[in-house]
Amino acid sequence: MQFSKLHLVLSLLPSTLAQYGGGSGSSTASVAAASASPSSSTPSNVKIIDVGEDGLTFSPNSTTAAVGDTIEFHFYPEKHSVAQSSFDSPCTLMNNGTGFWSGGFSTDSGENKDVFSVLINDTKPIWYYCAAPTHCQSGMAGVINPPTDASTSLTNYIAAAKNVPTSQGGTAVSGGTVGPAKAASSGTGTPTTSSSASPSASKSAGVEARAGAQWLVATLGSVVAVGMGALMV
Ligand SMILES: *[C@@H]1O[C@H](CO)[C@@H](O)[C@H](O)[C@H]1NC(C)=O
Ligand SMILES: *[C@@H]1O[C@H](CO)[C@@H](O)[C@H](O)[C@H]1NC(C)=O
Ligand SMILES: *[C@@H]1O[C@H](CO)[C@@H](O)[C@H](O)[C@H]1NC(C)=O
Ligand SMILES: [Cu+2]
Repeated sequence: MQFSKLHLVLSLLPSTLAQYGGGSGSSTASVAAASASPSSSTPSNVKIIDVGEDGLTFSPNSTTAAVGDTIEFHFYPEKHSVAQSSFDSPCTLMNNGTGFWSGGFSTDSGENKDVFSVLINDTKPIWYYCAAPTHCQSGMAGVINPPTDASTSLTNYIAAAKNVPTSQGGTAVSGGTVGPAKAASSGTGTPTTSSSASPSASKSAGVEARAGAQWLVATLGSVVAVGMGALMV
């Protein structure tokens, strides 16, 4: 009998979500539905870049991403990091530290349980490198949304990186979040929310709708939690 009460609360979730999405376009509904259901596959708006899985490289080293996509850096042994630079100053934090910085990741074996996630806000080129000693100079660098101009190629960035005496790391994690991957198969269906997904006036309607949908799902999640709590007393 108690189980059936809980079941009722859970069964209300999909229809409530459908109502939320119905007024403002199907994309909102599908994002909400995708966030609400446990999944072992990577959502289509998440792009994975493996750090150090194939030696001192990022795989892939060139990635195309759209506004609203999330880049997930997945870390492999032994010690690596991800830092953003300008094209002109390889291995050096962009704008005196306003670019993203993952912090250092130490991984004993396999894939680190935490990832570094960065939200893509525009399609301008993003250059990044690993700040572990000598890694950037050895070519451990990559680009998101590479420019078409041949003079600003990853090959040229890596060639210039060889001449940079010391790589620069940051002090505190910035420009992204450290936490479990969205692609994690052990998830309970709770959506991954972060401060970087909060709506703001400068963001597109799509991003706002998505943040709103995540908030709704989180709220419904607490309704279920309250329902379960009530069943326990
Ligand atoms: C860079 O940032 C540091 C720490 O915030 C600051 O002390 C320094 O003045 C900045 N340098 C420039 C050139 O802006
Ligand atoms: C990028 O990665 C590909 C695939 O591993 C590799 O063939 C290519 O040389 C790399 N590019 C640069 C500039 O290192
Ligand atoms: C996009 O905006 C978020 C939130 O302001 C920020 O944390 C993130 O670093 C930005 N992404 C890039 C690539 O600058
Ligand atoms: Cu490295």
